[in-house]
Amino acid sequence: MTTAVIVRVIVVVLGALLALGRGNRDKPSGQLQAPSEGAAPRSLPPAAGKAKRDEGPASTPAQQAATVRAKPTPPPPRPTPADVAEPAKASPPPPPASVRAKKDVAGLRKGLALARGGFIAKLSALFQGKKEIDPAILEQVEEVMLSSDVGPKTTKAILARLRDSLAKNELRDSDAVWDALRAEAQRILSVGDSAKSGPLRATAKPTVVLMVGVNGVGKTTTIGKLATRYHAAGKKVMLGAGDTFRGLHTKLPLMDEIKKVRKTIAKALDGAPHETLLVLDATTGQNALQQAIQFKEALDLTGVVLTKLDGTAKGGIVLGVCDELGIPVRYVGLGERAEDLREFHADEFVEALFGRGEDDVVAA
Ligand SMILES: Nc1nc2c(ncn2[C@@H]2O[C@H](COP(=O)(O)OP(=O)(O)OP(=O)(O)O)[C@@H](O)[C@H]2O)c(=O)[nH]1
Ligand SMILES: [Mg+2]
Repeated sequence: MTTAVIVRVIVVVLGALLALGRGNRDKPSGQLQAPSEGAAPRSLPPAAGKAKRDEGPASTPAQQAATVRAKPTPPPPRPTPADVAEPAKASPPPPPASVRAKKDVAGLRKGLALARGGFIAKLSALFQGKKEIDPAILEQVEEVMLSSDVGPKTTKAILARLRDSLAKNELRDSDAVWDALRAEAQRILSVGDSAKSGPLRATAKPTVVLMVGVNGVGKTTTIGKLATRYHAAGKKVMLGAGDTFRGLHTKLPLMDEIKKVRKTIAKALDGAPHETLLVLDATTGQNALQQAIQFKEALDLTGVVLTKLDGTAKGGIVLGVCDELGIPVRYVGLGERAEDLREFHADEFVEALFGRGEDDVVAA
């Protein structure tokens, strides 16, 4: 991250209707933007979104915290036809993994079409017509991984295990290598304990989610998508204003500001923020990884949202981020519509990426 980079922070408060619905009417509850801010994301081409400039002078975290109490809540947005047709209700329990995987893999595969046509097609092309697997193929696998943003450290670790298996005669044919690659991906993407992976649970009332990331990565869009989702599930969603911090002479003050924001939130509510999500733009490859490392040093991150995965033919960054950070990806962004934010489940993601599908393409 260069010093010119802007780091932005947005606080999302999710509360059950019961806990916050009345409070919202009876008492001022904060400097809140209308929940619809970003709830209907603008429609843009599937290519990587542009980085935008900040919209105004940054307030200090202390000022921001003060406004959280001082300003009255703006009126709620008008209900959309969808709201009227489907009244607020509690979120249904998630379906079992087997059902879920079958249901969602096709959609996920479509969203990952570029990565499947790039990274995955290149990998699979290496094994076409090959009966025997030799160390030279593994070198080519290494090259594909490096050029697909998996990152040097993760690539090296994966290759070391593959070479080991090859030496033990465990990789007799291309199917065996493919299975081994899938297994590696599954292992890496299943990082973190299962209670803290997958979608936000929002069990605390209210649940405070701190969203952080550099400029243009897709924070507002993601927040809009999450707000839409939780609103539809009967939650009252409040969006706290985000602060913008510009780089100073060094990177340290920038991250210090973020730490202050977190501290201020923790002072205001015990246990908050309950989740701290780092938003990363998948199209920025290794830069995203570098950002992630710096944010992880400053904050107790509980997850990553990897946006714009629909806009990259590489896509290996998802492996690099999980492996190097040890933090689970919680959501992926596969487009700009509300429904394009997908919960991340390692099994389904691996199947969508590595599974054979009708749309299989071979790299040119
Ligand atoms: N294709 C695609 N575009 C996305 C995705 N997520 C966000 N975008 C686009 O990326 C651009 C930047 O998104 P924003 O949500 O404004 O990013 P931000 O992090 O809030 O930006 P700043 O507030 O300026 O720091 C917009 O054009 C979004 O529509 C995604 O998953 N896929
Ligand atoms: Mg924004």
